[in-house]
Amino acid sequence: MADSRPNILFIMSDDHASHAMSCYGSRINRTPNLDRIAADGMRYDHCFCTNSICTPSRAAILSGTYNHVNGVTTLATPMDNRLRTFPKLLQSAGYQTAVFGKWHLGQGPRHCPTGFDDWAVLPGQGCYHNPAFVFKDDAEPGGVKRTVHGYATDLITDMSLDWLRHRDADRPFCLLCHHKAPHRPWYPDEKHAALFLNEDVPGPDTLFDDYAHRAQAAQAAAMRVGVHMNPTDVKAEIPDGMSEHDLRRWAYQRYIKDYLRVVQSIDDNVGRMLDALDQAGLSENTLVVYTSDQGFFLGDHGWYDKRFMYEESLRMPFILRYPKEAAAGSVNEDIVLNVDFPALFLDLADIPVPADFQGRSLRPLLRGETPPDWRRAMYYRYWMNKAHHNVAAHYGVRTKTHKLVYYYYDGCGQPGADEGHFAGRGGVASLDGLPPEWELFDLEQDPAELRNVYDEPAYAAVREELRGILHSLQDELGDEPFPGERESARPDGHRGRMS
Ligand SMILES: [Ca+2]
Repeated sequence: MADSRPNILFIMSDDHASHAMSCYGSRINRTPNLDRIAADGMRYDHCFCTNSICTPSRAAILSGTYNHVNGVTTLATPMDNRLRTFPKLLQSAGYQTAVFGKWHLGQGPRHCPTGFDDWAVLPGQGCYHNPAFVFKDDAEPGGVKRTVHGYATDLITDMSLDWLRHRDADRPFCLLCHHKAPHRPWYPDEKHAALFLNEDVPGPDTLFDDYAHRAQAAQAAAMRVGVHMNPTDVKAEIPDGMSEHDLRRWAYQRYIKDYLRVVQSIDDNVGRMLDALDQAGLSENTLVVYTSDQGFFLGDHGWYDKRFMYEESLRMPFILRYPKEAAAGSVNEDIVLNVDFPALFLDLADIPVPADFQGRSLRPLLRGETPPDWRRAMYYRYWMNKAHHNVAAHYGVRTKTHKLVYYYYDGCGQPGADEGHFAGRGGVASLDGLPPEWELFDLEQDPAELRNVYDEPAYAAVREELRGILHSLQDELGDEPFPGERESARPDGHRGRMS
């Protein structure tokens, strides 16, 4: 008898911000095929990553744990592939499993994909054009590298579709289709190269942010569009003699168009996947997920890149289609996290979620039934102090209405942290020796996060409440606070551990 457990198609891109998807109200592009998933299923408006860079977010998704637990805190901490992950649990329970595309959790026998019947992954970040892939090979434990002719987004889709065609139709599958796009350096394919050619893409309201009323960390970040970009980012020589303002305006058009062009190829290829499911009669019994490992600044705050706990970077697009349980066109407002994804997949496959997974199954949310004890706050930590774009290490919490962030300017001995040296154009302030700083944002009054109200007397109660939430989440999740933070002085002069 055929196994009727649902199939799982997990499509994840790299650095695709939700504000570059029309189902999330993008002002700058249209994504008709991604919109099909949202229209036929559920859109999540408060999905967040727990650490906004590639390798850590991917490890959190596979293992269902925060980075202080799975050890993948930075880009220099490849994932130990003996870790228990959801594909392994699905595979042992009879699922056919595969991953194609970006892996970025390390290479070689100790870090290559495990728990998959088949895989082919890009080494490191991979290339857009004629990329090398490392293919699963029974004779070579770390796989075998081979260059493939074509465009990465098309090739990853081709491999995924080919695997689907050759699967055993009597058993359910879990297929991870991981696009490299739209990660920097944004090389479009020929088909989309001329998009937006003779038009200007509207810039965000905060393109010319001056970083006033924020922690030093914002002013010091070396990720400003224009002055902190290289010729590859803009596919041209950086013009001399332009003011920083004019350079930002020019560079924004250059990079955002390429970003949107590579997004358009993802959208086309997601369309191919959805059509293939329809043609094979699989759409009814397949959970389709589209997400990205984290968000991205699309000129917001004058920046590109991610890492910060600010909204554009923290937020993940997360849309799913599962006609059996999620109503078409539904929207969920609960706080959901990357560590929740594996619990949902196991739940749908009727596999018990291991007790040490730190996320929670979203399945009741699919049906519109949010449990009364669903989380009201999430915990975030970025560890890679200084290493890239001079971004400071920080942790914090976000509720539906507020966000509290603590910049502690210290690598805490994490691999890859504190090794930064920014030598580009446009100097930035050093993070060395800065005392820790707090930021508090009122997201209802100030959704763009332009005014830090941490020291404002009117917010004293909120501030103390959020510090309490921060500490209880750290205790619950088993993370160590930065030394001295809990004892640090409050603005009203009181000292002492928060309850
Ligand atoms: Ca990424």
